[in-house]
Amino acid sequence: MGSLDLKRIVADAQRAFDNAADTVTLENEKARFLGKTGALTELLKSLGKQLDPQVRKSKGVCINIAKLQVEAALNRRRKAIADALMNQRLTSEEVDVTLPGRCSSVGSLHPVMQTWERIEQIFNSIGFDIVDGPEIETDWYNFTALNSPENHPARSMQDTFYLNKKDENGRALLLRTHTSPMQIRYAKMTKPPIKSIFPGRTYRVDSNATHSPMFNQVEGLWIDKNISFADLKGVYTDFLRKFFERKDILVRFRPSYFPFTEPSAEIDMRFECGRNAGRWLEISGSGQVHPHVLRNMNLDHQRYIGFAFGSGLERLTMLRYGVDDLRTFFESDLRFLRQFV
Ligand code: 2U9
Repeated sequence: MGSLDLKRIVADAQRAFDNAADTVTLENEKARFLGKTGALTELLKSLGKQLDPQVRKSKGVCINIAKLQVEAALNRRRKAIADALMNQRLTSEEVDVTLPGRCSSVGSLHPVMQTWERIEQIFNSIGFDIVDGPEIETDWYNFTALNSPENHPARSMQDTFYLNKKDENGRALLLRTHTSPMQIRYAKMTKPPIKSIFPGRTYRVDSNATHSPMFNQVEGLWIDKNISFADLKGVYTDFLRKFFERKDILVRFRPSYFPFTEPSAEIDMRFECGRNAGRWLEISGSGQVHPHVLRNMNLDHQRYIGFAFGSGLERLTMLRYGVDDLRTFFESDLRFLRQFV
């Protein structure tokens, strides 16, 4: 064995270690040079007793120097592999502390619900109570008590959602088509004067750009002894001016027909300036409560007079914000809804 052999072993070890891509390969390569049967160990073993002690000593020194060089190369490679692994982890598990935090977004009221709250607030400020009622009604409260004749189209399956089930007295049950039945219930349990509004969900078999199977209504009922259409007109005009936040609103009552009121009138409004200026827009229905309906409320129509009105919350919202298609209120598209935050 000469110094050239040792140099070659060191060079081989160096190359083998440098080519080892991972720890397992590197430790296997180590065994080839430093293990029990490794090249350098075998050389050390080969220094037999028969050798001259001086020669044996100097060869032993050379082998041990070579061994130290191989161990140094091994440690350098071990460190290089460990550093590379650490760098890989540091990049893959990197936390970008400059990223903005995840914030939870705050929701807001649906535009129709904003209208609902606004209406309650305005009517409340002019002395109206707010009354709530059931959405499942009997045929009697929804139609009969409101003077709707047996053959009225609204009573047909094509116009009203009926439940398969009947009430405990065997009467037909349905989803209320207006909030009016609650007014009958309320008047039966309250002594006049009554000055209330009845906002709520209502249901009709109808679906297009201006009608939805579920829509929201607000109806008003004012029953007293000495009131007139002029009072209703005053209250409703005041409401419209407050709701639309405009003073330039004109209001007209146009003769119409509803089974539950007589006389009946459509309420139209007109803005004097801006979008829609000069055009009459139908906004509500109204009328004097029909004597038959007062009787169904257990009220004497000779002593009491009642006025009622009804408006669609979606229609009021559409006119306030200039929305053309009612269906957008029910699509839950955040791009639309965020405009009302
Ligand atoms: C009682 C007596 C009378 C409520 C009224 C209207 C006219 C009316 C519509 C407006 C748009 C419904 O949402 S809509 O489609 N309503 O035109 N509603 S008078 O009259 C009543 C209610 C209850 C006891």
